[in-house]
Amino acid sequence: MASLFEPLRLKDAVLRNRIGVPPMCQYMAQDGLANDWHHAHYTALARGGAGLITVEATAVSPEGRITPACLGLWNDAQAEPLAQIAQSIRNAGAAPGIQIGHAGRKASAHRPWEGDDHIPEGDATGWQPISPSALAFGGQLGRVPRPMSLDDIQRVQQDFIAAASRARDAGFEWLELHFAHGYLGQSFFSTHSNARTDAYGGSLENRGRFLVDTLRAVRRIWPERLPLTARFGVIEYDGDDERTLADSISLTRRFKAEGLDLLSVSVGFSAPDVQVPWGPGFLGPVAARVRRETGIPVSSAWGFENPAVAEAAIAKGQLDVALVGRAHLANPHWPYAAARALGIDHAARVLPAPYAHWLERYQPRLAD
Ligand code: FNR
Ligand code: 531
Repeated sequence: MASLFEPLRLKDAVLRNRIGVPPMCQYMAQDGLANDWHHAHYTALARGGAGLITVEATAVSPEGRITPACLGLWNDAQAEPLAQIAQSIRNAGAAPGIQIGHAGRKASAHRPWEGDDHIPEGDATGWQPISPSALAFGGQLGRVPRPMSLDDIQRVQQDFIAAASRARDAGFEWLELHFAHGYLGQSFFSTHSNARTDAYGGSLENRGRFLVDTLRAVRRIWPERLPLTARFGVIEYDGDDERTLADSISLTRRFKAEGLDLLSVSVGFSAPDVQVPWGPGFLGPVAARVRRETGIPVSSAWGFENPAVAEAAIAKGQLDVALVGRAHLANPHWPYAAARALGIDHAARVLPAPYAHWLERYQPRLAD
């Protein structure tokens, strides 16, 4: 079976290893524009040795941002700095990915370290969130969203197509649709957020319609030779897990039939009061079931900080790519530390040449 440090080929994308940096919002943009913060952040991560670097949730429209400080791809000016970042990731030997999404009813919020709550109605720095139904997420995201009209749905799907086209032209080689974590895509699928009685609500087919139609539309413009992926919350930990998983697996089969190349398995986060069984690699068995029952390649995150846990998930065939998030914020060179911890003799392979020479070959080594 595969190991964490074996390459992966998916369509024309080749990952030098099975380690991915998942999208992690930086909330450091103005007007959706990437700046030096993002360039330095993603370049450092790519130089750290991971096979795939996925740029954070990037909004397909201004109202699709989580916070006013989120990245966007709703205009051509925003594609410029992102093209530089994609090039810098590629120059460092990693595959450049980007996630595009719409925050739905979780939009118009303060940055996490400034409260993580909805910007109060009437505060001009915020805006009216939209969602399938007039159902608020709850807790600190209690603002009631405006239910989307059919025109809204059409417009947002066009926004996804336009953002995906900009990502393609900017040189990204791996696209991820954000269909997870209680944002717009997830909120059409979840009955916590979708009480519609039209063609977008009720039955599993109707609740999957927005996601499948958006995927189909993006597939048409995303190069066939490059991976088109989606991050999707397949489980909610809300007490109804068996049914949600069964529905998620059948929707994933439809995604696969529409040309999805890989599913990034995650949690729905559709309600504030769920009981997530946090723990190292806790989602691995769930990802393994999706992979086994649909045959689609999968990635997943959540608690792979310990290299042995990530290695086991790959070696056991639970995942094709292990996503290591926060541990990369602590150490962009996590792959190097992992290679040494796992006794992999090509630790130098995950180091850029200058670092490899001084860390792996130069004598005297003062400590080991
Ligand atoms: C995230 N996460 C996240 N997920 C996603 O799909 N799009 C995103 O933009 C973000 N943003 C984000 C920001 C920050 C600061 C954190 C910590 C997390 C979730 C992330 O990709 C990952 O799934 C989780 O962090 C779990 O993995 P780790 O951190 O346990 O390895
Ligand atoms: C979800 C998260 C929950 C608990 C621990 C870490 C991460 N993420 C979702 C992110 C935003 C930040 C919180 C996105 O999907 C944009």
